[in-house]
Amino acid sequence: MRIVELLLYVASFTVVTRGESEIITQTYVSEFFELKNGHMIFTKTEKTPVDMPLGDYAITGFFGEIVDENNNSVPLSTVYTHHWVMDNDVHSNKLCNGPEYVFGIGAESRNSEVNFPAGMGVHISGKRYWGANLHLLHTEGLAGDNPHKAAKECNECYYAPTKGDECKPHRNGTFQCCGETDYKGTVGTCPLAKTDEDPNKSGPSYALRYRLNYTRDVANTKSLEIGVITTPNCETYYEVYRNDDEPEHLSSTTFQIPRDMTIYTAIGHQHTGALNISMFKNGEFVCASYPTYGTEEGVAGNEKGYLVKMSGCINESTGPLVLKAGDSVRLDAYYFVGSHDPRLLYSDGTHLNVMSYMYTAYAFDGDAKESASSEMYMTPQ
Ligand SMILES: [Cu+2]
Repeated sequence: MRIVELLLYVASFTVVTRGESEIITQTYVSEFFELKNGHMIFTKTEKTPVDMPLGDYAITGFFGEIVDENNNSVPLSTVYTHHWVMDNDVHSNKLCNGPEYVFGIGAESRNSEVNFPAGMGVHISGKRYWGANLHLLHTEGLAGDNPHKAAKECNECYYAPTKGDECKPHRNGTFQCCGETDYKGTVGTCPLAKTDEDPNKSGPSYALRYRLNYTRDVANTKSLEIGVITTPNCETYYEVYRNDDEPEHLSSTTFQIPRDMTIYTAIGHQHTGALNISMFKNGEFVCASYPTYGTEEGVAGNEKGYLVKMSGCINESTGPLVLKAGDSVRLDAYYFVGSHDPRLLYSDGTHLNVMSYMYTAYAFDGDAKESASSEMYMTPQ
C-alpha cells in the first residue's frame, strides 16, 4: 500500500531543462472533501492549507483539475469547478482591488494549463503559507424536469430556499447563494429531486489535483508579479440578462497604467455563455481569449454545454505587451444573452454570477521597486 503511494509520488515528479534552468514538475493532491448530491463547498484559503514546494523557488507554470477518490478526472456535469485558486500569505493583487490569488482557474482548467515564458517565474521565498479556495458544486440528483436547467441554476448561484440562511431572494446570483460560508459542504444544497437521503450515509469525496512547474534556479529566473484585472470595475462577478434584440452583452472597463510595465502572460477567465474577453492598449486591439465549449455529454475535458477551455491572450508565442505610465488598457468582455444559445444544453439568455477576468503575469519596468502603494493599482475609468 505504502509502496504504491510511493511509486505514485515518484512518478509525479519529473525534471526537464527549459532554457538555462531545470524545471521541476510536481503533482499534488489537496485534501478530499465530501460532497453529496446538490452540495456546494467554498473553502477559505486561511483554513485550507495545501502542499507546495519548501524553500525558495520560482513558479513557472500550473495546472489543476478535480478528481475523485480513485484519482480519476471528474466531469463538470458531475462536479462543477466554479473555481479553484491558491493564495499565499504575502501576495496581493496590485492591479485591481478585486480578486486575490497567485494561481488557479475555473471550469476551463483542464484544458488551460498556464506556463510563463521561458526564463520567467513567480519568485517565492521563505516559509510561506499556501491555501486553497475551492468552489465546487455537485450537480447530480437535482430537482426539476430539466437536469441541465437545474445544473445551470445551481452553478450560477440562483436563489433557492434550500441553500442556507445566507441565501435570500435579493441575493440571487451572489456567492451567498453558492455556499460562500459552506466550508464543509453541509450548510445548504441546490434543490434536490429527493430529500430523503440518509444523512448518515456518506457521499463521494473529491479533491483538487494540481501540478506545479517550478525551478530552484531563482537567480536566473526573471521575477513576475501576478495580478488579475476584471470587468466591470474589478468586480468579482456580475450578471447578464436575456436580451434578444442585442444578444451580445458587453462589459467594458478601462484602466490607467500607473507605471511602466510589461505583461508577459495574460489569459482570460469567463463562465458558460461567454463569447470572449479582449484587451486594448490606448484603444487599439491587443489580444483576446476565446472560450471553447464541450461537445460530449459527461466526458471530462469536453463536457457538452460547458465552457471547457480559454485560449491564451498573451504568452510566449504572442510576445509581451509593453505599457508606459499613462497608457490605458481596456478590457472588453462579451456574453451571449440571446434566448437560445446553441452551444449550451440549456439556455434562457440570462446568466447570473458570471466572471470576466484577465489573469496577468507582469513586471514593472525601470528601477521603480518601491514598496506597494495605492498608486500601483490600475485605476478603472
Ligand atoms: Cu469564475
